[in-house]
Amino acid sequence: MLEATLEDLQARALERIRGARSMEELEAARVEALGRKGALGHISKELGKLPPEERARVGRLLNAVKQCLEESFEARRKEFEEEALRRRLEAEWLDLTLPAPEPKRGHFHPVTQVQAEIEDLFTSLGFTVLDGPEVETEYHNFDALNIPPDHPARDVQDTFWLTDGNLLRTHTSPVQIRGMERFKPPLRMIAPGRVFRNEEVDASHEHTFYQVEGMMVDREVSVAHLIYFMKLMVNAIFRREVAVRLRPGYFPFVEPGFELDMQCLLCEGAGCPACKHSGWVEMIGCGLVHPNVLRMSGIDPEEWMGFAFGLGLTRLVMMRFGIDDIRYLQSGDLRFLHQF
Ligand code: FA5
Repeated sequence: MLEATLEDLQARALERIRGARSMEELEAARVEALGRKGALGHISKELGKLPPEERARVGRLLNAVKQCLEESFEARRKEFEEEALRRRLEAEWLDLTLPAPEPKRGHFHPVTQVQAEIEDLFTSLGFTVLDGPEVETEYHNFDALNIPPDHPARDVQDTFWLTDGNLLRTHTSPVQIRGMERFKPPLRMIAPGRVFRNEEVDASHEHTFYQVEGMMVDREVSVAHLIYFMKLMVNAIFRREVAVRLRPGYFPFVEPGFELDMQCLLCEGAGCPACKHSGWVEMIGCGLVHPNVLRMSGIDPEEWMGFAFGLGLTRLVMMRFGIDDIRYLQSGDLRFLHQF
């Protein structure tokens, strides 16, 4: 009688083990069959009431059923665990051969980028790159450039004067003087740098901006050399032929003097705020070095001659990257700078 009950119990428990759809269902079936108050426990209590030889037989069967069920539960539990592990591995799968995401890198300011290109070009043409102080003497910024104290040209470049009589350089031209003081001719130099003017700020004028000075002193230097280098530079920066025009321009330190304008690339010459609606952007002041300037720096103008130019680097950068307001460049706004 008990044997039949045991066999029946085993069959039903095995059925439930096979049919369990979750660990919880399996555990419920285990408690029901093997738990302290479960069916097998109940039967083992009945065992005591049986005659000895029957008790031994049913006892063996009970142990066999118990062992069979425990093994089956364990096997099914392992299946569930393996299945859970397989699912997790699938969900968390990583392709270790994929390239890592690029780290966010900084980059040079657009003015620095174009400055580096100009330096590369001119050093390849035998020019030396020179540096000069931003706080200058009156002598280097004006006097040595043939601009005496009462000369009206001083008013053209509104100057930030310092209390000690020095000034913030208004252009990079004083580095020409320092170059001539330091090196004997023949010489070829460029001097990129920051300059300062106490003037009204608008879309094309800043109080602090960048220029590149250039100078070549040799025995035979003509306006043709000057134009050659200017065009070479502009075409190299824009990687194409760009329309330029040369107008007479007055600078006390050159004779003859010119202003080189470039067609505004933002509006292709049609007129916009960046070119003050003229279609042209004033880009470079230039000319042949005035004999007084050579003489003041100890170079004999009977023996040597030269050209010099001062390029508005910040304006060139605007044309190169299509920036229609100069004020963005020193705004420190990273949303703007990240674009270049
Ligand atoms: C000069 O500064 C002369 N030293 C250039 C020179 C050098 C002439 C050697 C002859 C020989 P100018 O003031 O024109 O010249 O300035 C030169 C260039 O700087 C201009 O063509 C323009 O492109 C740029 N520039 C002038 N003022 C500003 C400003 N406020 N903001 C931005 N760019 C400016």
